[in-house]
Amino acid sequence: MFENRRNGEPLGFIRKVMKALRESSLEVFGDSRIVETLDKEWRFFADANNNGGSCFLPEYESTARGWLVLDADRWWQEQGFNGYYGSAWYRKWFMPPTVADGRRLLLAFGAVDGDSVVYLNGKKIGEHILGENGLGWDMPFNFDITSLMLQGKSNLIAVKCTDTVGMSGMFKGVKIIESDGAIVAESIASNMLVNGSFEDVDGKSIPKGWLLYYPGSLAIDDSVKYTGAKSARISASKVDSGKAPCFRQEFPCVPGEKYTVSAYIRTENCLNSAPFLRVAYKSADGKWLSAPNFAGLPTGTSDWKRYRATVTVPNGAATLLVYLFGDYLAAKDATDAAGTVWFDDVQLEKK
Ligand SMILES: [Ca+2]
Repeated sequence: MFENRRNGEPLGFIRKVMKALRESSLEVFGDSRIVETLDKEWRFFADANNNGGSCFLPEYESTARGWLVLDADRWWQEQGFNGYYGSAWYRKWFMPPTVADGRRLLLAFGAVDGDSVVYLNGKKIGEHILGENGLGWDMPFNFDITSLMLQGKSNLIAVKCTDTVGMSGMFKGVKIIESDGAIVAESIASNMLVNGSFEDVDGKSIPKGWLLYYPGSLAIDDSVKYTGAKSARISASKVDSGKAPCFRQEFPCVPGEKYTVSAYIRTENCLNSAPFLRVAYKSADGKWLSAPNFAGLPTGTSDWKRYRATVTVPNGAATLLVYLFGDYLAAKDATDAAGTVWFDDVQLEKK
């Protein structure tokens, strides 16, 4: 068995288990990306007596008394409204992004904890009502606003949220997503990964939120990217014997949960290897559990494309790990892999 425990990970074991398992297929998914982030600085009004009235209309003056500034990525209880239940209003202006022919723009909510009604420029465009026992409180949803936006001027989003128990309000951010027309089943807005786009980097080129293994083979690339200005780059060469450079993030998980993982991937001269997008699992006592390999990842030289798979957490798992490997796990042996792979807009979402 090939041993590599420098970071406490028995890679030989994973490799053996993975070879033995049937591969799980990875689909190439339609192209969608965040074009605007509206997580911060909404005007907020706790409407205890239902006096909000016409505040969804653009002409309403939301700097009036009682309106404060709150964020849409934290519950209102965490922003000075602990103990408040009932209805509340959020308002935010934005300039419409330009949209190419045939593309769609989606107004995407990471999640709203409470029944919500959504207005654009004073017109109701939809609602998201929770089911029994609050079902849906943590689910993403979105609306196609392509033909509803006013071009060349500021547009107003207003959301009325009503909640009676627990935590309340918008708490996973709001994004505008450009898509190829398909309504995305999963929403970029509710990405669990920190810094999946690799834009947030410290002075030593360490991307915020990611754990690095064999940093010498890993880099943040300032010139190659799918969106923004940066991507994560991993290089492997045939002389890197016994090294599996990787970026990773980990999360607590519960058996039976389903997750979708996806990433934009680009490759150059990848030989005898597959640049790896992987999900792995550990038990509560730190043992590795088997996880299927993703089939369908690119080799050789290929341009940016989004790859996506849905996984189910196996019995006994307590930690889920998302890995970006400059992989040699799929290579014939540890010294066989070579090439460069870039990752951008990596996403993990609970289904
Ligand atoms: Ca990026």
